[in-house]
Formats: sequence, structure tokens, C-alpha cells
Amino acid sequence: MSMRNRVLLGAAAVGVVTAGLWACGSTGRSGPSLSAADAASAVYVAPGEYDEFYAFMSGGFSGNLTVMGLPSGRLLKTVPVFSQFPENGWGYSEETKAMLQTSYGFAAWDDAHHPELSMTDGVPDGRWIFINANNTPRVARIDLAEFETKEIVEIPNSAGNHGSPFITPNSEYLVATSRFSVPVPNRDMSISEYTGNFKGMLSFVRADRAGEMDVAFQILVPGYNYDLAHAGKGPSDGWMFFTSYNAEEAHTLLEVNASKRDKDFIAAVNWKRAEECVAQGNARSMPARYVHNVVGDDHVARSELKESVTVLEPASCERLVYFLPTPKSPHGVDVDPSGRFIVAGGKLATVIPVHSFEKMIQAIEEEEFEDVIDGIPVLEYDEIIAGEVQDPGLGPLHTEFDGRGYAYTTAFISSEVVKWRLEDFTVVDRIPVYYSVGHLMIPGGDSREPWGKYLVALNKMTKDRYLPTGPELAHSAQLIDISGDKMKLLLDFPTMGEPHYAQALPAELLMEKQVKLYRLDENTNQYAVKSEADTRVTRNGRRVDVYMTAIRSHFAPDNIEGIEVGDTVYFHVTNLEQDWDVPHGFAALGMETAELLIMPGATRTLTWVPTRVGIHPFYCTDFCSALHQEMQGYVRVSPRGSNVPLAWGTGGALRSQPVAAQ
Ligand SMILES: [Cu+2]
Repeated sequence: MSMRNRVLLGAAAVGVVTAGLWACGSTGRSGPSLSAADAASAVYVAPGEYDEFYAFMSGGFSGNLTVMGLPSGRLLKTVPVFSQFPENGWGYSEETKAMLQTSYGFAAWDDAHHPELSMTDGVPDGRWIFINANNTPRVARIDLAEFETKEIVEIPNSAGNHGSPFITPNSEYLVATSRFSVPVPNRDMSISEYTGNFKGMLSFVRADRAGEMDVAFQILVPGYNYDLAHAGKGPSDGWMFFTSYNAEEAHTLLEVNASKRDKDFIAAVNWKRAEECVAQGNARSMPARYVHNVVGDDHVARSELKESVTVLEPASCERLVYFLPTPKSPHGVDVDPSGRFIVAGGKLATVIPVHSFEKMIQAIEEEEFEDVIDGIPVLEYDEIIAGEVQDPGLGPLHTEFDGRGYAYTTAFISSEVVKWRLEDFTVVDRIPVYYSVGHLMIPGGDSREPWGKYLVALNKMTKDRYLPTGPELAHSAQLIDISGDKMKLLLDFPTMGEPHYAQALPAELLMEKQVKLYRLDENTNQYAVKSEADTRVTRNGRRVDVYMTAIRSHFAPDNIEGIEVGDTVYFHVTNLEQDWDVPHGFAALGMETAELLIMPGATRTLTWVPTRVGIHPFYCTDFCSALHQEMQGYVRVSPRGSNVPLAWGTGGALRSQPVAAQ
């Protein structure tokens, strides 16, 4: 047995089913790829040229979003979202701290899974990208002119916000699901009393008004695990489809106890009907604590606590939710570009079930229900199924579409991508991927009009694909050409954190609208100083404010005296540059936080409580000019109560605040 085969079998043994998985397709080191030279030229972006697509990769357990170019796989930027990011001071600077505020307090980390582009008429429009926080349920909006997180709203009555933030065709709502059912409202009770007390929640967040994201309504559903979602489109616009597993309502050893039933459910929610029920007063207002964080026009984030939420129950809003029986512990749910087919990834199923929206509506009208659970009618599988894709690979999870009549489904256990025809649900091609693929992404592949040239496989295991780096390996993504009849593997590229899911769109949709700098005359940060003449240091009791500027290649002031141990010092640094690509950085000896990275025209504030007497140098951390190394200064820290006068300056005698004012 070759070393490669041993690795493969080792990976497979982790899965539920192992027999004969790796026999198909995994013939050579790269599978059925082009010749190395042809593949290289297909992904080659010549020096000075641009990539064709922006790809937005979720950072998984990094809590952030990374931006990559396709087809090159080059990393362009990390956009911090839910995790503190010392590289630019996100979550450390006074202007950004409020973004990580939650009803539980300051959350320095989260787990970000699914980026989702804003849409107009079912097509990504390049305004914003949203992403979920899984651990402490939240959704964020990132502006795609600045590549910066602008807004975060917390989801109350929820735990494990995995199925999020999937969006409706005109960005009316994005959804959030509770992967973990919990008591609603959450309270102290025995876990053994799960059944009937632990509930799922399907949340709809208003998403089309920047700065006004809010939980519009929530739908209380049985205590299953709600996993993923996708919106209807075209004929199915107005509906949202959610997968669930654990219809057994197990609360321990789910790997056994949540896999007993033959079928679980897709919950089909008519969200336009929900709007009617809310308007008619069929919802109730429930106390709930959750926060909404927004970056204002002054580029300062503020946090607001909200104290109630609107909750709908299916029993008091008829025709709101239906259950579609779906084999077996379904994971992904994907709607094809026409909006006619709802494809489930039954991760333990032997086929890919494809539900028909038309048949679903017909079954609803004819009231062909096999059961009603908590006011939710259960439709009959045979009445709504359009077809089943046979031989789809083992462990089918997620499907995207190329806009030419084909669907592509990942198979986790057999590590492959399977291409099948929507016309007759027949498999037409398959390609091995390395290894254990979760999501896949085709640019626009979940939209009404995919840009179906490339497919990115987002793999969970890396094993031997890269130079080894100790126990932790870079996670692996693979680029596949889907422009022809046969899929062709082009490129492996590493990702930051876990490559959970991704979205992509043509570069031309974003390139021209990029913000290159912030206009200094529009800087309304209350601590901004717009000329060196206005720089100063003030003391108010134990609080010291340093109003500082940075411009190539000095700080003003760059000599500061009169700081004492235990003072709280706020460095408000304004970058006076009005040129693209000239950020300045700021850090001082012994700071317990992070650096600041200050964009041209912007102001950022870092708080420092000096703990030691002595001279503390500070310097610019972002290489800015030939004299960058000269861009430095000194802070003198004296013992507490030493009465050294507060004094500051650049290039001359120090100015001081009269001692009497101290
Ligand atoms: Cu500099």
C-alpha cells in the first residue's frame, strides 16, 4: 500500500461509512487535472495584472473574512469581523471596541462560517457581504467599497448560529438559525427536560438598510438542530428553506442518537406570510437582550442594547411553515437558479433528494399532510420529490450551480465533487478532491445567474497537500475549471483559518468603487486634529489625551513629558495623508493592547496605562517612506505624584499645559 493510500484510508476511517471509498478516481497525485503546464497557465496572473474574481473566504475559527483573487489563489486582505485583530487594532482601538460588544459582554473571538453577498433581483450586487458568528449568535455587514465591517447585530433566543446569513433575492432579509436548541427564554433547568422545553428559532434579520439591521421577527420551531438555509428565487421567491437534523430531539451522544430516524426535515417558511401575520398582530413581543453595533459617519462604532423581539408561532399563523421529509440528517439545502428545485444534502443518505417547489405548492393546496407537528404540517415525501440523484458519492453535503443546467455536489466521505444534470438528475462527471470536502463555491453559484467558470472545493482535511508545518496544517482549497464537459483540477491554495464557505464575484463589480482614502475635511471624529498647529496634550485628573498627527515622516508631538505611572493615556492619532496606500501605524514600548493602523484622513485612538517609570519610545509600524525608520518619538513616564509638567513638541522647545490646570 502506498503512503498516499494509507493517508486516505486513515481519513476515511473517521467517517461513518468506509468501505471502498477511495477506489474511485483517486488515481494520481493530482487526479484528472490538466498537464502541469496547462494548469499553471490557466491560473497564471502575470505581474501587474489583476485576478478575474474577488473571492471572499470565511475564516472559520479565525472569526474573520479573507479576500483572495481567483484564479491565482493569492491572499489580498484579511477583514476582521468577530475576532480582535492586533494587525490593525480591530477590537482594540477605541473606535472599534464597540463592534465586539454583545449582551454577554465583550467577545474577543467567534467562529465565522458563511459569507453571503447582498443581492438585487437574485444576483450579487457588490454592495455588501454578510457573515455569521456561530458561537455567540450574530451577523455582520461588511462594506465592499472599504472592505470594512460596518455593522453587527446579535441574534437573541438562539445558540450556535450556523445556518446564517442566507439572504433573500432583494436582500430584504437574511436568516439565522439556532443549531443548538435551547430553552426559550433561556433559563436554569435540567437538560433531561429537553423534550418540549428546548426550542429551535428561525430568525429573519432586516438587511437592506445600511445601519438599520435588526431582527424583524423570529419563528419558534420544534427542538431540532437547524443547520443551513437558502432562499427561494423566481417562482419560489418569498420562501426560505432550512435544513434540520436531530428530529429525535436527542440531547446526548448525538452521533448515535440523532441518526436513528430515516428522515429529518427541511422547514419551508413562507416569509411573506410571516410579514402578514406580524402585520395582523399574530406575533407576540418577547423580552430579549441583544445588541446592535454600528460604525457611524464619524467612523466610530457605537453599541445599542435592544430589549424585545417579535416572535411568531406556527400554530398562531397558519400556512407559515411546512416540513418536507428529507433523508437523512440533511446538511445543505440549495435552490437552483430557476428557483424550481430544492436540493438537499442528506449527509448520511445514499441519494441526493431534489424537491419540486411546484409539487410542494400543489401538496399544500391539496392538504396532503402525513402529520402535523407543533402546528407545522408535514408533507408527504413522494408527493413533493422531483427526483433523486443516484450514485452521488458518499456523504453528499452542498450543491451549487453553473447556470448552464448543471449542479455540482460535494461528497464529504468519498472526497469528490459530483456534477449532475438538472434536466434528468443524472451524474455526468466526478472529480476527486483532497480531502473531505465541505462546501464548494462557484462565483454566483447560489444565485439566479451564476458566473460558472470556476469551482472552489473547500476541503476540511489537508494531510499531505502542502509542506508539513507541525501538527497544524494550512487548510486546503482547490480550484477546478468547470467551463467544459469535464471538470479539471487547476490549483491547490492554502486558506486562513478554516475555509468553511466562500462567495465570489467578478472583480469589475468592485474595482472601480474602492475608497482610496478618507477626506480629512470630512473627518468628524471628535478627537481629530487636522493640522500640526492644533496638536496638544491635555490632562484631566488621571486622564491624559494626546491629540497627535502623523504625516511622512514624523509624528506631532514626538516628545511628550509629564505622563505618570497609572495615568490612562489616550493617543488620538490622525493620519494627515491624502494619498492612496499611505497608512501610518502607531505602537509604544510596553503597551498591553495592539498597534493602531490609521488610514489616510482617519483618526484612531489607543488607550495605554503605563506601568513603569522610564522613557518609552513610539514609532510608525507601517512602512511609509524612505524615512519611515526615522518616524518615531519618546514619551517620558515619571513616578506617580512627581509633578513633572505636562509638555509636548516636535522639532523645537516643548509647549506645556500650565501646572495649575493639572
Ligand atoms: Cu509612517
